[in-house]
Amino acid sequence: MLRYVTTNDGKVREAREYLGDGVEQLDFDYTEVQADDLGPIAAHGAREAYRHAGEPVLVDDAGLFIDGFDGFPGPYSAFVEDTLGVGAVQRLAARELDDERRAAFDCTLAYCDGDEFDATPDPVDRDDRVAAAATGAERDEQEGRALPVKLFTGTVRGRIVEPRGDGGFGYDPIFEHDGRTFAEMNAEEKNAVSHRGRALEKFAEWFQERSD
Ligand code: ITT
Repeated sequence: MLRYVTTNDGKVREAREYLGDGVEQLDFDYTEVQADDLGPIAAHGAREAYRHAGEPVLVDDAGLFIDGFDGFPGPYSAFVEDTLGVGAVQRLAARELDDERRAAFDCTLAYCDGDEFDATPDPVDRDDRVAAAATGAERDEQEGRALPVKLFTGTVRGRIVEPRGDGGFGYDPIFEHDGRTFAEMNAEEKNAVSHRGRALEKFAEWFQERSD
């Protein structure tokens, strides 16, 4: 059984829509290391979640990167949603930015099942001891066994708009892609174009080939 590691029910709905019922949520709050990219955060989470669960795990780390704010909130999107709120992000973008209200939503999926496979090269420079320690890679090496992690990424471009729609979760009401906000799409429509849908597509293809 594949465990989709997240505390966010909205992510699980979309993953199930794509991968089917063979996916179970693992409500596990892994340590979010500090990093500018989603890759090291997801890789660390996958190693920690696999050690916790002892079963194949897929970690999903996502973020909203607003052009005019130099990519902010990016990896801090969850913290910003919990503190400022989605409405405040939209109002700030409307007040401060003109053409630069364009944004990207990124998703990184990290898979780990303890097996050796053609893992993504670790998304940190192993000569950087601090960064390597943060991802757990250094600890694995000290134990004589690096846990391989495979990463799958997806991205979608859009722009920040006044909230519209009742569907989805998180920043969906203020993220418009091709004339509709993500909150105006159902899970299937969102998956067809979204950051998560694109990452899930890559994962599903690889996972299928690997089980064949
Ligand atoms: P987990 O870490 O437990 O998976 P989370 O909600 O904290 O749950 P992230 O750190 O990946 O997950 O999410 C970053 C923020 O972006 C958070 O506020 C989410 O609600 C939001 N978010 C993630 N994916 C989203 C999506 O597809 N649409 C809208 N908002 C999304």
